Amino acid sequence: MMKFADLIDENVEELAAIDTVDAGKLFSLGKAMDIPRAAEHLRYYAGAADKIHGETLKMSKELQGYTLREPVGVVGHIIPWNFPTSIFFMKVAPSLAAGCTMVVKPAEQTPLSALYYGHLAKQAGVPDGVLNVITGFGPTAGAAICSHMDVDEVSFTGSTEVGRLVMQAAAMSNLKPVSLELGGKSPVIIFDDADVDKAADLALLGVLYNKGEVCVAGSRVFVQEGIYDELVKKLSEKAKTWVVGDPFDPNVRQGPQASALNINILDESIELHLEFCVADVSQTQFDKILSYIEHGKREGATLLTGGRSCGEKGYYIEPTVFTNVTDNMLIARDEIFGPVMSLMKFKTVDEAIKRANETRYGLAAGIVTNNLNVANTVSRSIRAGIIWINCYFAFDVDCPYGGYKMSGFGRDLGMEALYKYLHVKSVVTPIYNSPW
Ligand code: TXE
Repeated sequence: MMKFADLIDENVEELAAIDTVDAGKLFSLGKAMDIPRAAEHLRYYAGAADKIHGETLKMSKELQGYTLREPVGVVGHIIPWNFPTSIFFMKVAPSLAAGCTMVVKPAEQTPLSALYYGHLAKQAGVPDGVLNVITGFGPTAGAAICSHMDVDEVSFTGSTEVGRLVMQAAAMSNLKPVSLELGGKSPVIIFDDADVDKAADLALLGVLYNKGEVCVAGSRVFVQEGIYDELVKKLSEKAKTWVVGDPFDPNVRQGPQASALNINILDESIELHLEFCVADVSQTQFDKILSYIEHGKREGATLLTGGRSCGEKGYYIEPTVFTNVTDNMLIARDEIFGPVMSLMKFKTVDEAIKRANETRYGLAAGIVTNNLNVANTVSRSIRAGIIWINCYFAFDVDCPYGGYKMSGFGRDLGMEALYKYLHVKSVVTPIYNSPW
């Protein structure tokens, strides 16, 4: 695993470029974050691999026992297209350390880096048959993994709709355990005492990072009434400075909605290499996002900024902020998975908690305040897997995350992820005069 990590470090630029052409991700961010963190994940779990312990059990006076943690066996990993590298390693690194073998299916839209990682794993000395990367579509290749009698566990990241199918297939085959990391509609709650300038930056980052194609995107922003008007003004100014365009350009902050084929808008030469990609997710995502924007306008929300596609070709969408959004509007309820923020005003802490929790999802939440009591109360009251106080997207390999409610269950990252791939076996033996 250490050697695998070293090989990733040696190929950072190439790997970042692959994810950029495949998923439209910013090259600079891939180079600084996604790819180096993949190596970090491998090293973290490599360090844990020889510290997998059971417990000694006290039991009754005639018996003693201990537990062993054993690999669950063959794991199926199903990966989405929004973070082809990060999610690959969130799943592969802990399951390798646990001693599992695995079949990994990247998303059909973004399979290239996964294939490259398969190649690097072989070079690093991972034995044949341990880390198997197969490409294919969801209803065929993905479904086959979920219903296979010899797959012992499935770890899935993707849509809530497909999460249901994964669980169904597992139940109807060998009752394999599944972990599901699904959609979200995460709230960011900004209180009156916040620094308005910083809060506006944080809120924009929360919804525009990776063009909003993030399961934990902070797409519902609740602002306390005392600073609401000032914050609206800041958001409107700052959103206009958020540069949309070529994901290879270091000045650009937002690339095209997922996929490679978009990039030919900016560099015709790249098109030649990408003709083989079947990447209809871009059109689907693009249409889905624009149709939510239209719906928001029809329902009476006010378009503060953005709201349109940019450029004549490709799937670029302006950073979009809606004000005067009410909780029941579709744009405040559904996961849009694009650069679209819904801004809402609130009066009291209790009201913010209640409204933030009024969603079928529960993946993440952000709180912006310097008031410790408010931060503590709200973080314990929001039903979500990760709470960020005065920050957002602060991921770390040591920090588990996953869903409450219809955002799924099971945790990626941290030691929780390692335990997900380990069974607990109890071993019992008599001490003396045992009736057993
Ligand atoms: O996801 P799918 P899609 C959300 C987001 C997005 C929407 C649709 O809102 O707009 O889902 O995206 C595999 N059995 N998220 O349709 O289909 C598929 O091949 C087994 C949030 O692309 O869930 C791919 O590898 N597997 C999410 C993976 O599931 C199946 C990230 C994800 O694709 C399958 C992605 C089946 N029957 C989308 N059908 C997040 N949590 O970050 C598909 N797949």
